[in-house]
Formats: sequence, C-alpha cells, structure tokens
Amino acid sequence: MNHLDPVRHVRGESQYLDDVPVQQGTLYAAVFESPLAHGVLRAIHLSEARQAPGVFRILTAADIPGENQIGGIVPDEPLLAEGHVHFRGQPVALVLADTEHQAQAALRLIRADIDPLPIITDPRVAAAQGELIVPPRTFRLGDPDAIWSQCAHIFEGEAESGGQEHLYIETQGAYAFPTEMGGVRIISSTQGPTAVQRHTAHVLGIGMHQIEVDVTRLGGGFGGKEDQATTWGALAALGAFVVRRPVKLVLDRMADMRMTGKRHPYSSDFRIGLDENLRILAYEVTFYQNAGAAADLSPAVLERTLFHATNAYFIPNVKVTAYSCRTNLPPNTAFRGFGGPQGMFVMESAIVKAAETLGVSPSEIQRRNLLRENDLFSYRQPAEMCNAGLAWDTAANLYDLPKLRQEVDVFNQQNEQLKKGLSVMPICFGISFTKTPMNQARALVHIYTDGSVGVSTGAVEMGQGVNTKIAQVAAQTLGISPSRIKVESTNTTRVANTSPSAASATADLNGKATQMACEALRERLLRHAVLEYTLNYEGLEIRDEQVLAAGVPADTNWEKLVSSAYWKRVSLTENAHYATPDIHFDPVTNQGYPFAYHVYGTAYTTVTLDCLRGTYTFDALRIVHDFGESMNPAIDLGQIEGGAVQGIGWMTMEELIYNEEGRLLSNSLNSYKIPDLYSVPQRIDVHFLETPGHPRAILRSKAVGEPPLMYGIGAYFAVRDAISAFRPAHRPTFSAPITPEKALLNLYPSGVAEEVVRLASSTVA
Ligand code: LUZ
Ligand code: MOS
Repeated sequence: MNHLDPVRHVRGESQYLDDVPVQQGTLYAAVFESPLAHGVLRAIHLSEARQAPGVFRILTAADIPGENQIGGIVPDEPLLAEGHVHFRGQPVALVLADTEHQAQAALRLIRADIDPLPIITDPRVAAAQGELIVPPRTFRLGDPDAIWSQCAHIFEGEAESGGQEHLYIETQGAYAFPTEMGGVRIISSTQGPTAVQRHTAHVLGIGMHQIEVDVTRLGGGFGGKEDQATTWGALAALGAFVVRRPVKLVLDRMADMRMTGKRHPYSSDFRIGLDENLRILAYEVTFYQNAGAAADLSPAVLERTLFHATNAYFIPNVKVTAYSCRTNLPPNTAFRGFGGPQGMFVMESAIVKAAETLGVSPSEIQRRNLLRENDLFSYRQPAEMCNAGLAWDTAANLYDLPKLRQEVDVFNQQNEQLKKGLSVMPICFGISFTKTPMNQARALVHIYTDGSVGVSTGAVEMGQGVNTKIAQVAAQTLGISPSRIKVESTNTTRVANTSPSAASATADLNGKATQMACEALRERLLRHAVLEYTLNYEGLEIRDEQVLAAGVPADTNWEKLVSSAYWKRVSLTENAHYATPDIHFDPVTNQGYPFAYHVYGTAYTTVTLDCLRGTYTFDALRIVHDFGESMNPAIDLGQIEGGAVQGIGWMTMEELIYNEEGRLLSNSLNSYKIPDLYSVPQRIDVHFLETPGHPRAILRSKAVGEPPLMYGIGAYFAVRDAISAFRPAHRPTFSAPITPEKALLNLYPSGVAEEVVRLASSTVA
C-alpha cells in the first residue's frame, strides 16, 4: 500500500497549520525573547510598543491566570520569564497585533532591564559548579571495579558529540480559538497533543476538558515537537483566552532556530578494558549532558543514553554514569534517537581507540563482542530474538567486507590526494518509552452506515506514514478496501490522555489499539451475520468486502452487513485500549524489562576524502536492517534512508555554534548546513533482513523511526579512517561533527592547516 499523503503533498492540497483558513478577527502573535542568556529581569518596558500601529495587547507573566509553569518532568520552566531569564531566546512577552508584520515591528520597541549573571555553556563547567537538573544516574552490571586488574588492555579517552537542529520543514506554531464557556480550541503543530492540552489547562487555570487540541499533520517533528510545541500552543491559547479572539503564532525559521532546544551535546570520559582475545571485559563512562536552562525531557534522554551506552555489544562489567548539566542555552530536547546516539558514539569511539592502538581493525573488536541470544543488557533485560549477529554476518556476506576493505586499501596506495575510508556500524535500539506507563494507546473506530470507516487514535502524522499504517491495519483487520478508511485528525476530545508520537512506538501502540478495536467490530458483525443469515460462526470471515462462510461466499457483503447491523441496533463503534504487555522498569535499581523488543542492523559507510581541501563525499552506505516482517516496505525504506542521512548530517556537517554569551551563531541555513541531494551518499543500499518479526510489533513489523539514525555514526568513523590513511601516526580527538574544517585540521600538523583555513576564509571574505 502506498503512503496516503504524497499525492496531496505534491499537489499542495495537504493541510498544515499555516494552511488553515484564517478566521475573521484573528490576532497575530510575536514573542519578545530574552536578549541575554542569564540575568535578573528587573523590568519590561512596553509602553512604546503598546502605542505601535495595530498592536492590540501585550501579555507578560503577570497576565497568566493559572500557574506560569510548563515543565513536563521537572517544574522548572516558566511559560513567560518571571524574575530571571535563563537563556537567550527565552519568551518574555507576547505581542498581539492585527497583522504579523505589525506584531514583529512592535517587538523592536520593547526593552527589558536585565542585570547580567554569569553564563555557563559548557556542561562540564556546570557539573563542576553543581548545576545539575536531576541527581546523576548510574547503570551497573557485573563488577567493573574489580575486573580492571584482569584486563590485558585498558584504554581511556574523551568523546564529544554536538547538538543538532531539528529543522522540521514546518516551523513551530499554533492557532488558538476561544470557545464558549471559557474554553480554548488549539490547532497545534505538535507531536504531543495531550501535553499541549495539559500544560495549557494548567497555565490558564482551567480543566483539561475545556481545552481541545487538534492536529492534522506536521511538516516534520523529529522530536522537536514532542515537548517543545507546548510553549507555542500555550502562548497562542493564553492570547485567545485573555482577549477572547483567535490568536495565531507561527515562528519564522530564525526565531525557531534561536528559541527552541535541540539534540543534547554530550561530553564524555570513557575507559574500556579488553582481554588478549579482544573480548571487552569492562566499560566505564561518565556522560556530561548539556541540558540547557530547564529540564524539558533531559532526564528521560539521559536515561536512554544509559540504556544504549553499550550499543549492540555484550559487556559483562559495565558502569555508566550520566550527569544532566544545567547551562544557559535553550532547553535541549528529544531528537530522533533520544540520547541513544550520543551513548553509542562513545562506545564506538572506545572501540576505535582500542583498535587503533592495538593495530587491529575495529570490526575485529566489534564482531567479537556483538550481543548473542539471551545476553544481558546492563539493565538486566536479556537480548531475545537477537539479530545482532545475523545482521552483521548477512552484511559481511552480501557486501563482502574483506573485499571492500581491500578496495579501499588499494585505492589509498594508488592515490595521494584522495583517500578512502570504511567503517562498520552495528546498531541496537530498544523500542518502548522507557517510562513504562507511557506505553499505552487508544483507538476510536466508527463504521458509518454506508460501510465507510473513521479511525481516531493518538498517533500524529508527521511524514513518517503512521496514518497509512493505521489505515492498513484497519483495512486488513476488517477485510475491506483501504479506500473505505479515513484516518482522522489527532484530537484530544476523541482520544484522550495520549502519549506523544515518539519513541518509534507510535505505529506499534496506536496500530495495536486500532487492531483491537477492529477485531472487536469484526467479531460483532460476524455474530450479527450468524443470526441474520443463519450461518455458522466457525469459519466465518470477511475478505475483500465479501462475507465468506467456510470459504464460500455468503448472501451478504460488507455494505449489506453493516447496514443490517445498524437496523438491528448493533453498535458500529468501538473504543480499544492497548498497553504493551510484559514491560516494566524500576528507576531506583535501574533494572527491569523496559523494551518490547530491540531493533538491530549493520551499516557500511565508505567515503572519499580530499586531503587537500578536507572535503569528502560518501561513496556508499550499505545497510542490512532488521525490519521484522515489514508491513509497508516502501514507507519503511524511506524511514531507513531518511534516518541514516539525518544521522550522517549530525556526525559530519551539522555544527551548532554558541558563543560564550550563549548566542547561537549558526542561526540560519546560511551557516547551519544539513545534508541535501548533493551531499547524501552516492548510493544507499538497504537489505531487508529476513526474520519472523516480533509479536509485540504491529503485524510483526518492527519500529523504524529512530534506529536508522544511528547508522550515521559510521560516517564519522569512515572519515576518521580516511584521515588515518593520509596521516597514519595522527589520532584525531573523538569529536563530532567531523566537518570539512575539522577534517582539514586533522590532516596536517598543527599550524599548517590553520594557516590554510585562515587563507581560505580570508579569500572568501
Ligand atoms: N520520549 C519519551 C522518547 O518520553 N521517552 C522515550 O523513551 C523516548 N524515546 C525515544 C524518543 N522519544
Ligand atoms: Mo522522538 S526523539 O521519538 O520525539
């Protein structure tokens, strides 16, 4: 089945937030943001802006009727600054004006008196000063402290990975309408409609039942709208609630880049111990997570870093500790992988450090330590139906690893200026929200009297194809054509108390609920058919809209059956609730069975590095991926390709730069580069690993949202491999992204490359 949306997308017919027809009387909102990263907010001067053309009202924290608080995990984040400012870009005041332009113009007339306070941007500095968001967490397995003396080889080092801008095509925004009896209806570009509803109700001091949040689709989320859509939804709602007029708030690209949080940068210290046979005996890491100025989702992201700290390897003795460090940057947040990639980058760095020093190929160490069936993760869940080795071996055979290595070596012997590099990147990613209670979903299914079907769930379509998968599940379960199914907007009054569309679990959770609702409806209709047409229930089914009794067409079809059920007053509506079975986790002991299952795979990355310029192109990305029994290979393939390329961007070209004042310098697409058609690998091969799938996955089709991002980590190590072919004695620091500038600096002795870069940039200037 094809993705339902692309035809409408290319025809411009799909409705995003900004396509919603504007209601008469709508006011446009613009946000006055803190110009300083840290300080005491003494006063906000609004009188001049209040006189500006078209300005209707300017709201500050004092206008908030409920509690000025939107923190999800820790209540540490005001909606509008009050008393202090904690990051540049923090919302301070909300201008409401007749036009967007007038609202923006009025911002320039607002001044804030702020007494500056010291600014921290470095997580290690924050940790040293005790600026922690939550107490540190440690996951432990075995007895690492005792085992170091038995290790033949011990290596230590540091690894750094940068942040990442989500760069959803549709920026953050919301459109809020006052409803009767003092409520608000919000159209929001959010992955978490319930989060917007809950926090808005809290801010306005009214019940959640007074807030309706509706989402048709997003132009991308990538985690950036899991929690951080709430700010804009709540601000638009505050405006609509206070002035009783519709309020529309949409961030322009640069405001979005300045004001919203991103993937967490991490700085980490690792220590790895191996025996003579290259078996990893012990692994110890301290992670310093740059959380930004408020908790947001940082504690949960931190936890997933610990879950995935050993990637796809079994290590018998593990001690991994993570600090969530408060800095004066916008609060960092969920981003595809949710801390997992940051942890896995350190693991791979440790392996490469060991391999480089011992003079072996990293793949020797990787293969020898891959997870096998029933090996324990540090959190004590066993690796069940483990495909780590199968994915690795399938890739090695299919793509011929020794031959690829040899091709690279031969090329490097024959070329001086160009060097090729190769890396192998196995992945393992756990599927489920690590907070067990979040793993629940509901589906509301209506069959209309003409046989058409409306399905509502908590799933948010953001381009990933979840609506197509839900329609597929409904059509398949009911035995009818997908053209009869409409997947409705995601709406908090139809489906309540939803978890965000996140954690790669959306199709599993909402798909399973849809499946349950449709199974109940199918059974009810067939029971009705038994009475109405005197048939035997055993062997009764609906296939291609025809009712079959023991394989023989009965005297009724889908439309007739539905209609006759209605006239016999049989309910054609079902509401189902799904909660992932078997999972549990104790955050005190850090032990349990948190994941429904794990997703595995292996990627080969080959790169050609221009050693004069530091620029590189990826020749090929070859992936063997564990889809289970893919329910939609076209959609799933798109997720793998898109995720891997997004990961490559994170590891190579996407570089966020804040100065010491906490100001984002890479604040537009002029200075922040993401992969485009010209920089993606010249070929991407994806092989579907043949496995029976997993019963806790929807239709045995495994989650595909986040896992492929981590294939991109291989891009860093491929470039590093090429650097070492040019300059064998040099060991670059483990610092991602490895931009062309950084690659160049690593290709030549200190001073030489700096001079080249200086000359190059002065030429450009
Ligand atoms: N969000 C969340 C997530 O709240 N919990 C998670 O475990 C998670 N994992 C990945 C992405 N978003
Ligand atoms: Mo996400 S990082 O699954 O919103």
